[in-house]
Amino acid sequence: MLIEVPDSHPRAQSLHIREKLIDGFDKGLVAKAGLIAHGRGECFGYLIGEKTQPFADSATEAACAMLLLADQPVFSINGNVAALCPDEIIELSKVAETPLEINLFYRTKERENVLLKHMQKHGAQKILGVGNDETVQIEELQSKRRIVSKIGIFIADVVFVPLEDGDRTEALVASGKKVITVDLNPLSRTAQKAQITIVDNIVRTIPLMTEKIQAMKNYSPRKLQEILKNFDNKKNLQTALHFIMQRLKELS
Ligand code: PTJ
Repeated sequence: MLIEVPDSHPRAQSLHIREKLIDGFDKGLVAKAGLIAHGRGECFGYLIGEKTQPFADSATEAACAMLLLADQPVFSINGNVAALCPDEIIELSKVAETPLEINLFYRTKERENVLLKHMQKHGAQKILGVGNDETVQIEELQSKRRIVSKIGIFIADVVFVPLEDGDRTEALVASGKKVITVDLNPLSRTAQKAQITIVDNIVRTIPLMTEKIQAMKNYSPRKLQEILKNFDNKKNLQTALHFIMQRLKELS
């Protein structure tokens, strides 16, 4: 059951987000480990000042350029993403004309169904990876994340995998796909291995991506390629770490 968080509470926003995760766990959307992942994320959220910093903004712009240039992009959703921002990711999927695929680390039939119903309740027309959608297996992966949609992740050239564990990112990159992630932890394996890492909270990133995609839709392919060419993920992650270091220095 959700607790009432008064808007006047100094940490109201953070508590609202936490409640969504707890509620998602109670409903069977979020895995136990998803609660732990959230705690880790919150900690890094503090370190970046709990707002979108310029390094996240530029990574988001590069991510949108990559998506707009892609032939077969797909958005992968796990339990945390579905609990935190279902409406926002559905809106982004419409604006970016990119399908949504449910892909779970802790995959059970029960969770697949709960997630599918949850997304449909929030207005998703089509969800890949679960239900009647045909799935195949990615050889390189041991975990249940290897089960992917035949017309989604399997054939995608660009895969958006927010709040991800490292194994799949490495496997997707090794299979020649481009990976975009959102991770508050710039040191995570996923953050380090993805081609584009947005170091920010997903609740801020998704609406920003929708806004940017709308604004960038009319850009020429050349302009989009230019944005991508000027983006260096390694450098951007260093900028994020440098920002955290400076902030801690100033605060201490
Ligand atoms: O729903 P499932 O079964 O697919 O499982 C999902 C989890 C999240 C449990 C699974 O993917 C997992 O174990 O992930 P990790 O390895 O815990 O990594 C999740 C990453 O997301 C961590 O690096 C966190 O710092 C980060 N993170 C957590 N909450 C947020 C976040 N990043 C951005 N925004 C958040 N709100």
